[in-house]
Amino acid sequence: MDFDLNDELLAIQEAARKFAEKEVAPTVDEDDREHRFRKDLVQKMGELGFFGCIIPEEYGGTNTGFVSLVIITEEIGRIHSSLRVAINMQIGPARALLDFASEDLKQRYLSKIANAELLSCFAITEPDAGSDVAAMRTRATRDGAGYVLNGSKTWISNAQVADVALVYAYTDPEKKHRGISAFMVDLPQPGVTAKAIADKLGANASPTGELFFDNCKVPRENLVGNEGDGFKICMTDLNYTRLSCGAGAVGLARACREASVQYANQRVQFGQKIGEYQMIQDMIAQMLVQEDAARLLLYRAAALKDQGRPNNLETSMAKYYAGETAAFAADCALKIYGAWGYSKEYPIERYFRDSRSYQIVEGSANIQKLIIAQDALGYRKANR
Ligand code: GRA
Repeated sequence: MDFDLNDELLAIQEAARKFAEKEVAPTVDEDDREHRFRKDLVQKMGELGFFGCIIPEEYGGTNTGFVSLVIITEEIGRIHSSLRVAINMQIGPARALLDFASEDLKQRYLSKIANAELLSCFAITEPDAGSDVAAMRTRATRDGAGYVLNGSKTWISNAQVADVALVYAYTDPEKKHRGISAFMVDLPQPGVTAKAIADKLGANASPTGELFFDNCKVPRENLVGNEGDGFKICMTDLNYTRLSCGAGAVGLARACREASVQYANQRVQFGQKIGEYQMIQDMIAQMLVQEDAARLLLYRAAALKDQGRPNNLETSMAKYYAGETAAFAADCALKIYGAWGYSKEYPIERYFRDSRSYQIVEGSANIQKLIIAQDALGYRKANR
């Protein structure tokens, strides 16, 4: 099933698989049921270098590359989809710092985020600005030696547990998207309130919340890049987190396929294993092909990133297809398991609930299709 992975990547895959199976799997059902965020597991992932794989060694990373990021995230997503969100919460801010921040900001935050000494998050989305990032209203106004933030963010993963947030806000609304800036904001601090989003369909063990900024002071040095760089930073960063998100989706699709194969070989109806029925075989075949195709799309996008070649189009294709693949696989698994899949005795209902997030987060399926189709039609270049 693997595609020409070298010894280093195979060793990373083995380490991630072992971690997921030994340390995450034993409590996954309980963690999900109790909506329990496992900070200890996130910290262990940090120690194992899972977040540092796309960060150079001088900033505390391992620099094993984007293909390794895909491999690690797939293994985590296969065992607990909620936990793969933690990968994006660390790599997103870490890469934004690496690509755009001053040396001072890098020194202060980068290695601590890469090894999860600090839990981080990024805050783009607002009540009226989801797909339309430039519609955000949060403002950062200059004030003496720094800025004052006012506004609110919603659907922010890690909002209530993060030690630091990468926050996007308008410094100059007149300039439209070119007036957005990015800031590193320490949490908690006066002027910021974090509130959990009470309940959601899935990803139960991944905290999601709102952030309210009420005259929150941010020092000038915490501006990432220059004023007005925010939209570019945001889009560049989403191009990393979309890859890892897609890898989590493939991990979940694989879990669905593995569970389905096992059950189809064990469940007997009308005197034979249900796997012997062609209608079940139809689903197994499609699950397998889609999973492989999605993984290959992810590997291609990751390899392009490792080579420093343009890859926005390829990343959107991979993220879109991986999200559809997870949803399809969970759908099939539920059909194959029937009533048992609908019960809480098997993980299928969790897979089903978690699978839906992949068509929504990190740029919805429709946003990815818009990027892909507008490139094909010549309306807007995806790779620039
Ligand atoms: O002309 P210019 O110099 O001003 O630049 C334009 C363009 O070149 C400008 O932005 C630049 N740009 C980029 N730069 C670098 C655009 N895309 C990129 C890029 N990939 N890299 C404006 O561009 P535009 O295309 O005219 O902007 P637009 O039409 O306003 O928006 C584009 C688009 C719809 C694609 C964008 O808004 C978008 O991606 N929306 C989706 C938002 C999203 O993905 N949100 C994710 C929220 S975070 C999340 O889900 C976390 C979940 C956690 C988890 O589970 O992992």
